[in-house]
Amino acid sequence: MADKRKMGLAVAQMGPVHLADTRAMVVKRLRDMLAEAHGRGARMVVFPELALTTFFPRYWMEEREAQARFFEATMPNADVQPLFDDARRLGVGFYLGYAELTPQGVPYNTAILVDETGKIVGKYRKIHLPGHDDHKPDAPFQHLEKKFFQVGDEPFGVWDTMGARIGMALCNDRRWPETWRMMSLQSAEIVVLGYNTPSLNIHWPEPVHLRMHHHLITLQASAYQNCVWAAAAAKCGAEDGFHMIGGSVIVAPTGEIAAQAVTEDDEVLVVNADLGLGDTFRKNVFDFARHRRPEHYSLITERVGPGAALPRNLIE
Ligand code: CDV
Repeated sequence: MADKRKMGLAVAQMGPVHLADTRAMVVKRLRDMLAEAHGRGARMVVFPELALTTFFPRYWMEEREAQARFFEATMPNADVQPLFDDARRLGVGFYLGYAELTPQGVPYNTAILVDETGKIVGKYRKIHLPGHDDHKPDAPFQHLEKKFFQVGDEPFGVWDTMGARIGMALCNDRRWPETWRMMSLQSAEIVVLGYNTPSLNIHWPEPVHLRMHHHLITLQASAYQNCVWAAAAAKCGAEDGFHMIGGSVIVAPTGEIAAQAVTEDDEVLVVNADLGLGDTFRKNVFDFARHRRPEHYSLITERVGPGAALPRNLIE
């Protein structure tokens, strides 16, 4: 019988944040959801990527303008402090994505982990930045993450906090197997992430239903293959007419969906997650120490893009 260590794990999906919405309006919504999650037994709440503003990489503008309008130079700051105060008062931690401008002026797409005392205990800066850095005037909207953000300066990490070992990722990271393996090799029990996924693919005519399919298949497969709980929070619906998918989920280490959002609005999911559930897999089919063969995986870190076949000694 697997060890049962229960943790109230919540995802707080957000409906749209429009250009005209202020940080104060957004933080009020986050506080309402934190309180609801607390009332439903959550110990930790996962908020979306770039949760404090609209998904601004869709708009062409100079970096200076983007930084002045959409980035946070300090965290917490006066707008966000009430959320930190609530966390401490209620004893509920959270993950929050926001655009970070460091004191040196370096822009990152960042997520923080705040514990139940309201203290920042972890920070992650997005590694897989999708999109482009040039202006695409013929596209229905831009995806300028490569223009507005630098690639994260630290590898994927995990933090022991709120009774669990928690790893962080952001949006596009979820599509890459390396993201999850980096954290499961550090014995992560939960991987949390926020996302903004436009329904329309501006690079090729992708059927819209595939956006949700790829989102869910990635989370379910990755949770299973890495023996972790996965908690993913969308910002979704139409932001000033630009639609993004919902489908926020909490996935068990079995690969099963334990809870899924049914709206494209602010919506709280809570699961009483058994952190011991992954142990069965960790001790058997995915006992990494017994079964992994890193001596045959060296190409994964040696090569970035696909190249020539490896020389073979065995001939059929
Ligand atoms: N914010 C993101 O990283 N969005 C990407 C889109 C562009 C595909 C995602 O992977 O969902």
